[in-house]
Amino acid sequence: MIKLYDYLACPYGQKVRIVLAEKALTYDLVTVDLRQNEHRKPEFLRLNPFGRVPVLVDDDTTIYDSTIINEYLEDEYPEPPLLPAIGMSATRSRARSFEDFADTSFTPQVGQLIAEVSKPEAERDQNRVQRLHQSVERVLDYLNHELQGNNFLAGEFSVADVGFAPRLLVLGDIGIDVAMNNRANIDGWLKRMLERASIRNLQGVAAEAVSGG
Ligand SMILES: N[C@@H](CCC(=O)N[C@@H](CS)C(=O)NCC(=O)O)C(=O)O
Repeated sequence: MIKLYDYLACPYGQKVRIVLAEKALTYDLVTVDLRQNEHRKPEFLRLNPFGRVPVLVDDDTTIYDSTIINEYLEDEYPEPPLLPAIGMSATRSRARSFEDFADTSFTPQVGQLIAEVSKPEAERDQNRVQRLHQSVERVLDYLNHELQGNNFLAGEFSVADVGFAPRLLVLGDIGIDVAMNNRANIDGWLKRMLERASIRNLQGVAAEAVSGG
């Protein structure tokens, strides 16, 4: 039996939920309310000493960190695959690199931007807003370039695309139009991702400034 300890607005938890849905795995969702500091309680720290969601428990196995959880799910439940096949080492590492890039250089920045633009205008640091905005736009331009001639970032739909999906879905809420600046490749990529129920079901989850890192 799989149990997922998660907080709905957490983009890292959303990565795991996309993978669980793609692999048609059933699980019990245990909400850890970050706003109530439930992630700092001793019973949760016993699962993850770093006090972060998501955490996945599969029978006797407890795993934290979305990337490691998704690797575990890929190993234990390989169908349908969300990494290029063993032997396609270059494409596999490309998928992993993009997942890591999303986690470190996109998701936290979008979270920080959400936090900043959610402040009352008088308290907003406009320079910071501009800096974060530019950083997100640069990533989008880069992805648009990397998607040229490709349906997805690393061969078929994979953990690379999963990594970007959660925050890509909320950019519109903070006034970033992914299709602007002739980013037609991103526009097509997003539409292709939204054809999947695993991604579509995340739509409407409020953009909250949870990012961690
Ligand atoms: N690298 C981790 C990041 C997880 C993370 O930062 N989770 C945030 C919520 S989105 C969290 O639990 N933050 C609580 C804290 O850091 O105190 C992953 O990929 O799972």
